[in-house]
Amino acid sequence: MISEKMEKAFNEQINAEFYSEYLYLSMQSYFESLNLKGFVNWMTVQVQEERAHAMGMFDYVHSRGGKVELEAIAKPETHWNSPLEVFEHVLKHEELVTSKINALMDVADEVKDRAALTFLNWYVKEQVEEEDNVGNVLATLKLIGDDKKALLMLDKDLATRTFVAPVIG
Ligand code: OFO
Repeated sequence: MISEKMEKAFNEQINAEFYSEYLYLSMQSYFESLNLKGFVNWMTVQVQEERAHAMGMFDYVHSRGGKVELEAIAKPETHWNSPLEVFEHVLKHEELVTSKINALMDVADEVKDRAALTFLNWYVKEQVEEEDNVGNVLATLKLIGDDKKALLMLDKDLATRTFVAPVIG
C-alpha cells in the first residue's frame, strides 16, 4: 500500500507530466504554423512520450492501492520567436522535470518506499536520455544559425523520429 505522502507526490508529478504533454503540444502547434513538418513530428513523438510518462505513474499509483486525483493543467506558453528559442525552452523544461523526479526519489527515500524507488529508477534514466536528445537538437540549431537550407535539412532529419511505447518500471 502506498503512503499518503508518496501518493500526493506522485499525483503532483502526474500533473507535471500532463503539463509537459500540453507544453509540447503547444510547441507542435507553433511548428505547424511555420510549416516545419519534421519539427512537428518530433513534437508529436514528445507529446506521446509525456503521456506515457504520466500514464506509467497513473497505473503505478493504482497498482499500489492509491488513487489518482487529477488537477487542472496550467496553460502552456504559446509563442516563441524561433525554433532555437523553442529548444532552449525544451531543455530548460526537461532540466526542471529532472529536478522534480529527483525530488520524488527523495520522498520515496524518506518514507522508505523501496518499490517506488525501483519504479522511479526508470524515470531517472529516461531524463538522462531526454536531456541528451534535446541537447543534441539544440546544439545543431546553434550551429545552423540563420542558414535556412541547413534548417530544412534538420527538419528532414527530425521527420524520422518515431514513437516506441516504453516499458516503464
Ligand atoms: Fe520529458 O520527461 Fe516526462 O515530463
